[in-house]
Amino acid sequence: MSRILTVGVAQLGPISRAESRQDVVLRLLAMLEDAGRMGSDLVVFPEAALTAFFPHWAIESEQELDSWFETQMPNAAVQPLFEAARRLRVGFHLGYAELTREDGRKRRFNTSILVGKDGEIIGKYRKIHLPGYDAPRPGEPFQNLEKMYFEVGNLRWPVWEAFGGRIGMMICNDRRWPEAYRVMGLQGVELIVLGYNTPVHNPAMPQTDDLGNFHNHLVMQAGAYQNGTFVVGAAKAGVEEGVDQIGQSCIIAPSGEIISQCTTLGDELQVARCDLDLCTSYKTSIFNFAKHRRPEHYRLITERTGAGDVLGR
Ligand code: ING
Repeated sequence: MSRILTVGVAQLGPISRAESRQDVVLRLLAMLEDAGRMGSDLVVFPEAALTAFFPHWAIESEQELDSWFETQMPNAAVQPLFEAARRLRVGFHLGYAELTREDGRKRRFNTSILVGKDGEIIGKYRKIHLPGYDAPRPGEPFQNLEKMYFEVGNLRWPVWEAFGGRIGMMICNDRRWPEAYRVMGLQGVELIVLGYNTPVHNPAMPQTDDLGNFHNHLVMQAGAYQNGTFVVGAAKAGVEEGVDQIGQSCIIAPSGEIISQCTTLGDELQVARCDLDLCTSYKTSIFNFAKHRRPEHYRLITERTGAGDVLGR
């Protein structure tokens, strides 16, 4: 028996600072409609899919900073996307900057949501691995101020029963850390969806700039294979506000193979049929955690190395 899920990865080209949410939503809608025509069940949009990636520049005023965030989800600007999901019976993943009030104070997160075919929000995730810095670095060609603009996510890495399988989310830099995949792998995840905004140039380590594309796929392919899950990565690509960002959006099978990939740096949709039962064959053989990954072995190893529990429990 196969559990086929038809998944679209919807890469976005640059979003300019001057572009309205409404104009961006029209771009998202165009790809959602195409995905619907191609029989997709779920479409994956990038991280920060409603605005330019504003952590790339220093913002002095709190009022301007807040203007890049969504205070409600859905809201008037993105409502057409939710309505189209309902009309087309196509779910979607969307990354955006979330501004909320919790514990009596203003909270800002780099957030993503999973929306079902009925247009209702199934789950929300807030980015845990925030790269970059908490203060502007003079002299850099661009900034990465996620530690300044966002709090570390407080929603853990849940896995939801949805679309006939077990679905999880992570965001951008999370994909470079094996723990993110493994926490969901331990919950039986079968499809991890994520978006990313990844500059070609890394000011902190320029000598790796030519490896950016290789590292991008390396981490997602490894995470997919080592946890017997599909991984879908959707890029915000191209030169956005002077920052050249990688594309390479892709759909990766539990084998670690890339089964579909974007080849431009603009708005581009690619669709693949994902048989979630492929995950089962990996989870019951090579990566049968119950049989081959014994917690008592890890305690022995970590006690000797003093490395602390591998997942920092
Ligand atoms: N962006 C980048 C990413 O992790 C980065 C930051 C770039 C880290 C290059 C390391 C190397 O893909 C975000 N938004 O996390």
